[in-house]
Amino acid sequence: MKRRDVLQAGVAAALAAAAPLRNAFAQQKTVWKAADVHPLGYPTVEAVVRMGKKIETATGGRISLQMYPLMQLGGEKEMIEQAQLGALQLARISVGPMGPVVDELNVFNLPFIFRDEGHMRKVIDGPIGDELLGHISANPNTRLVALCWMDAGTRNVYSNKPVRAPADLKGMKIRMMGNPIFVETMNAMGGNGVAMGFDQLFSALQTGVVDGAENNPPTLLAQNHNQVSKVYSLTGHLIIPEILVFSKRTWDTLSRADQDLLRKVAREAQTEERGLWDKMVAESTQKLKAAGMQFVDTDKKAFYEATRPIREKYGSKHVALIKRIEDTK
Ligand code: GTR
Repeated sequence: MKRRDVLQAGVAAALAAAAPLRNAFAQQKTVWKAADVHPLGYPTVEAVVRMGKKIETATGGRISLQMYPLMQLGGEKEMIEQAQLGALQLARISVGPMGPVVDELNVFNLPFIFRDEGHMRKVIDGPIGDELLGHISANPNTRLVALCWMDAGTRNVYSNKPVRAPADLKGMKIRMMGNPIFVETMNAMGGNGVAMGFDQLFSALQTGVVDGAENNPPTLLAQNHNQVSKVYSLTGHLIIPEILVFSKRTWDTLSRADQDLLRKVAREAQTEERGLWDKMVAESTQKLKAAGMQFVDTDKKAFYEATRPIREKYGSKHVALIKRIEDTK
């Protein structure tokens, strides 16, 4: 063999030997699935998309994130189940459906537990917020790692008639999130609470299976519920933050460095979502009004008093935690 042939043969052999290696590298590229019930551009979705870009950059493309918005992977119940199985890595869910699993979380699900959104922000940003995320991760039944909080504003009742006081809700079926605490809250407010998945709500409103629902302005607009409900009554009965959870099953396969990276960018996403949230609330309020939605003031004190039994019933187990929340200034 000539020297050139020898060299060529050597190169070819080296390339052949490297092929499986290259394949191995290719296989190491990981795509995490993330899901949300809201569309692209919604603050929680956007914050997670941006977080994914940071992860991709920090890992040199080794890990990237694919977002499945708008209930493509089902409602929150389905998202939680998929994350528990490791079929989905990141799920952005409300505290609402997690209350029945991690009891302390139900404190956040109590009507009028927070004085206002600023109070809720102080609580989730401080030691109580950290502790509750820790409880979610430590509870073996969740099979989830809780990474951060996100803002979801204040929930108000919407329907086709003004609701100013508890008597106005008489006989009205109002959709609530799947957690007994919410159904009882609506019943105490004077209506008939109906537990239902978010994914069934639009058609339930359209067909009259329910007379109304309750949520924040960005959700109302993003889900087109203003097409079927024309009056937004500012009851302000619930201020419930959201949580970003990660599949524990996938988490356990990650290096310590990747876990740390994930925690860091998730914390940044908490702050980032808040800015996007405030902007979106202002924008959607304006758009809802422009589209003809009627905003109605209510007798908040009457709703506060009417829901006292719910705070007593569900809060009695968590007196110390509630005191700490009240003391958060
Ligand atoms: C929205 C929240 C969703 C979902 C929904 C609901 O505000 O962003 O995660 O919980 O409410 O009412 O089910």
